[in-house]
Amino acid sequence: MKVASLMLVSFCCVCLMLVGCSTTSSASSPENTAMSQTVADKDAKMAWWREAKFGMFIHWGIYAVPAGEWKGKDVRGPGEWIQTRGRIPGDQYDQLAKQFNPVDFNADQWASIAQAAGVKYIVITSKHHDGFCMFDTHATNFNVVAATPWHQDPLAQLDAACLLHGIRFCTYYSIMDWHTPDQSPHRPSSTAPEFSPTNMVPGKNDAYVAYMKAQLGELITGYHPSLIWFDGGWVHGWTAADAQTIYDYIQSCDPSIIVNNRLLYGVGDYGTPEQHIPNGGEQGDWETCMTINETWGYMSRDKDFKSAGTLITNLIKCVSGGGNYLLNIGPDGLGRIPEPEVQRLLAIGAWLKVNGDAIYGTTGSPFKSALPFGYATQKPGKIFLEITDWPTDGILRVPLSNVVIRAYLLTNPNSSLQVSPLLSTDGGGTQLVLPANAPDPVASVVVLEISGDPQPL
Ligand code: H79
Repeated sequence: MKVASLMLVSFCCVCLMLVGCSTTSSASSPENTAMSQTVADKDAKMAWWREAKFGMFIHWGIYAVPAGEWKGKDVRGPGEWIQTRGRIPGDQYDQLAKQFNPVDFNADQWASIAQAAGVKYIVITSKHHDGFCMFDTHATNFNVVAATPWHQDPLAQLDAACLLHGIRFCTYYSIMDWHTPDQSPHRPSSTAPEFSPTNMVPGKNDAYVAYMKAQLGELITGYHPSLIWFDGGWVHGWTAADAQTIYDYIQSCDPSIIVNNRLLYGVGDYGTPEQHIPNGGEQGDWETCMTINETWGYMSRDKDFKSAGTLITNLIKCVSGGGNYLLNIGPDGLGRIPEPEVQRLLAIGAWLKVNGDAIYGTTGSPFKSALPFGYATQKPGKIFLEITDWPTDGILRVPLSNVVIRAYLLTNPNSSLQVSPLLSTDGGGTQLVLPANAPDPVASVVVLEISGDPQPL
């Protein structure tokens, strides 16, 4: 409850800070934008995100209706790519909107599941590459309210539900757009077009940037996202000036909004490795986005779900490398989060309920290289060891030269573990005596209380 009320307070601050989106072209150049954001500004803007560590990506659109199949045939690739991979002409694809009637959608249930999973933010598709808008936009009729028999606005409902559940609402927006007249398909065809990578229609950059601004303005003022996650910037003809114009526009609307780095050209606030976790992390702020099975958008045949253990370990690996983990789910055409996804989210949440102190609000591992027994994270005065390979001899050797004030299992904070410094002839460092059995089958956390900064060997 305390967290929820704190979040409410900070959301209200965000509202007060809204200065309205400037509709005129931004006067700031890339250089003065960079100068106007000091390190302190950036730290303040990124603070909630750096603490959050775990987010939920949601890919949901009319591609959930065909669910990876077109005219009785499996289409290769992820579900949300079906229009281009299936070579589906626009007039046929557009008909899917008429079949999108997700009567089982329940924003409060989605937000409850997210909360139970322990995520601190959600990022949901407002518009994917297909150009279909999952919010109430006046810039096109190709949207969920106008073009479907459902006539509801799921983003508005989720935004409200997230507020109640103390979760930050954020949104995804694709620059590549297979529906806009301002971009042309890679291989145009009335019967079998290939869309990606699209080309900006010569002379249409300004029109498309205006379209994006109109929609981003609607999203910012109507849904107050904490972060905007761009994608698909590999459109031929998308320029550095376009990227900077959009970034500046967002800052003019609300300078607290975080923007990922996929406007491209070095514009944006953090890096976005996709489907992989960089060993030892990356420089600066970063977030790995990853699917829970193989697809982003719902695909009925994809049953290749990662185990809860793999997902928990992935989260730890990201956080230990100083990054965030953005785990995707793909709800189906009726608005249901597939049961295997719910089970896994709840398992991660159960682990975080016990071990969250080792994740939220931490920074990356203080150690110079990978640890043989697992991973590490830290807070001032504390090192957390996430042990994925429990030592069979009951002895944990930690390459740390600090005096350890106290060591304990996060599951049993009142009982101290035996700690002894190792002789330099044994390689130095610290040795802990652990119980025979790991408290958690996936990852068990040992906390080391230390004085001063960590001194890794
Ligand atoms: O939304 C999910 C995916 O649909 C989207 N990003 C995640 C979050 C995504 N779209 N594409 N990709 C991921 C990877 C594909 C990159 C490439 Fe290409 C597109 C490789 C080949 C086609 C552009 C054109 C880059 C190289 C050639």
